[in-house]
Amino acid sequence: MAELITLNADADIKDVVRVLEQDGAVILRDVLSEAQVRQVEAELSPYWDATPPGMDDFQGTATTRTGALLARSEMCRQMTLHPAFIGACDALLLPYCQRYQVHLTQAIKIGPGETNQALHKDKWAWHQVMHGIEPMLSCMWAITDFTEDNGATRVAPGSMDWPSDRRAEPDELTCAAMSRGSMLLFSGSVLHSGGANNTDQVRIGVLLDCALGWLRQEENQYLCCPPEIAKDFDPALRRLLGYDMGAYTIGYYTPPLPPGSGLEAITPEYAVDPTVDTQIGQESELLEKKNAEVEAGAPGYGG
Ligand SMILES: O=C(O)CCC(=O)C(=O)O
Ligand SMILES: [Fe+2]
Repeated sequence: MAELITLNADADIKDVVRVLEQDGAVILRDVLSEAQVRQVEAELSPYWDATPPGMDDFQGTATTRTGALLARSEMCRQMTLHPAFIGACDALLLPYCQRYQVHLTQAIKIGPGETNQALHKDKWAWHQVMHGIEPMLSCMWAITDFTEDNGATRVAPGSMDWPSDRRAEPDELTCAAMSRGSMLLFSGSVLHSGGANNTDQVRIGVLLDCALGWLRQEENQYLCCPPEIAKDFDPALRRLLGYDMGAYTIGYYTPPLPPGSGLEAITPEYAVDPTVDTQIGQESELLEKKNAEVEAGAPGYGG
């Protein structure tokens, strides 16, 4: 029978990454305090209570999905920078990019009567071309307890390299049963889905995902958190949500100013902090990474 490994909240990041690489998913137990979970509920419940259910079976017709969580919740802003999530993103994503970025923020409330979501890999959002590469990492935070009965995320541990038409046998599937305040880290390549809710209570999770800095974000962070909102965030968070270069030349902009401003091809960080007007090419770290990649070459491909 398939099983997910649960580690303590203060587990060594090396152990977290080792389990993630082996199973594609790992639970960290009781990461948030009760007060922190209540803060998430207080900040977001007005929004999720007012969110209509999904329109199709994949979204879930008894399920609500509420976004723009970084604009709406201080606690979600802090959760996005949690060291276990950042440490796991560094280990899993930096082999494939110079920088990674926020990809999706979504509170998922699975209501009574919801059926199993179809098993899928989240990386399929970018078509079926992401073979041999890990494009994203997700973190599902349990805001209620997650149980087999109330719709805990279903996972097929170790399914990262399965071909896309390979189905999971019943004994290859398990679910992320975890207490309120715990987190499930899972890779964009692992087969998983929301579960059926056979109880009379809702199951609430907050999903915070990061993806490679050269990919299109699933939830457009520039529109959810425009500069007038993002400018007040922790600098590390606003860089992570996209106000930063994604690679040596990826993501620059030219402010639409009159002639003579002197600002051309600068980092998007300028939009939230005008003291940073770095032009592309000035950030030597990104140029060094790019040169190292060119030097090493892409395995198996020419050009
Ligand atoms: O709600 C869940 O547990 C997972 C949902 C999911 O995997 C998705 O919507 O992509
Ligand atoms: Fe998913």
